[in-house]
Amino acid sequence: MITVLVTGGAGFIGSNFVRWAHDTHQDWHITTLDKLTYAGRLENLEAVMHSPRHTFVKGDIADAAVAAPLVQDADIVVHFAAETHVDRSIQSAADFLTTDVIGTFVLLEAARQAPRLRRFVQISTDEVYGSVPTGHSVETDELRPRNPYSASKAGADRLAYSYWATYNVPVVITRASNNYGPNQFPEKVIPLFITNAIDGVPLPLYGDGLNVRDWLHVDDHCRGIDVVIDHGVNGEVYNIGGGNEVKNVDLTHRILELMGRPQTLIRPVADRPGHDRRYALDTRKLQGLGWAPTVPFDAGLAATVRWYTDHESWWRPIKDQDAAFKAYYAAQYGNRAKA
Ligand code: NAD
Ligand code: TDX
Repeated sequence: MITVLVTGGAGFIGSNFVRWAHDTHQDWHITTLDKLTYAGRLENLEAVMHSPRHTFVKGDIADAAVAAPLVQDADIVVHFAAETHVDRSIQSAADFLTTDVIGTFVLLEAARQAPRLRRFVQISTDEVYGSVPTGHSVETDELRPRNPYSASKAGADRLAYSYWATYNVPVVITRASNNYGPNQFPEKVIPLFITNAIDGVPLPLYGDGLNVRDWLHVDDHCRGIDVVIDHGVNGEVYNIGGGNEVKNVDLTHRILELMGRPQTLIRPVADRPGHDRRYALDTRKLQGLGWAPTVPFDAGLAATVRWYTDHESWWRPIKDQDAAFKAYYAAQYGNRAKA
């Protein structure tokens, strides 16, 4: 058996990856290490919870007593665990530094003493390039992160690289664009807007709505990570982008159209401070390893709308009953509406 440690596997992308990898790789034993923050949901792992090829460990990646033995027992580490929401990093950045930077440092230190480790996949993000008004980011571009989340992720990205260059830890780094699909926490724009539309609640569109994101279906992301595990070169960075550049306002129109809800639900609100205008990735390097995105955006978005419509029991308790989420929502959106 190949022993695979997945950090942050109870979150959105991590749980999609764990479920996908569990079904795809019969010779993998997967251990999920997750602190179960507000974003980590055990129900995301229901499908694998009773499998003999999956073990769940509740713990903090920044706690070496828990994390180091798991890293040292692994053949492959896929490191997703992070604080991930830009707006929360603007409200308060401390957890982003503790988890995204120090947590990554703890895992990398452990990786120096991991006898069988052959891959340490650092899951970075397209946000580390900063705003890209024209063209597409290539892996060698300068990093210009502009918010506390992306700055923390850029720190972790380069720290991971340094452990390859300095200590020969077998690090590969992936930088994906905006993911969408099932099990995404309803603070992120697509699930927030779908669930607000279901409830007939306004969709808070930041600024002029002309910011552009490149949407990647989470299944295509999982396959991209898998290709990097198999064929990537240590010390290298791989962009993973969907090639679906969409303005936020157009995305919002499409969601409402798909749902048969009125466009009048759109509520322009005050912009996010330091709001990156556009991300766009050049993915030719990963395509050279045999990967290509397969999920057309319209079909993927329609399937995502259906998933949230069919899985109200997954998100309804978060939005309606979770006091912490309600407090976050009030702080984020309460005073935002423009006159
Ligand atoms: P998420 O917020 O849905 O999940 C994060 C998971 O990490 C949760 O299960 C949480 O409990 C866990 N976690 C947080 N702090 C932890 C800690 N200290 N110790 C152990 N577990 C901890 O995030 P996501 O959207 O699935 O993102 C996963 C990774 O992918 C992150 O590294 C993120 O930066 C990166 N990424 C995300 C996107 C995107 O569009 N969502 C795009 C590119 C890269
Ligand atoms: O209420 C909103 N209104 C709005 O207009 C929210 C939550 C977002 N937006 C806009 C801001 C962005 O331009 O939608 C776009 C997407 O926002 P988010 O879903 O918050 O994602 P983003 O900030 O682009 O970051 C995401 O992609 C890169 C993930 O959250 C990161 O973890 C990942 O690294």
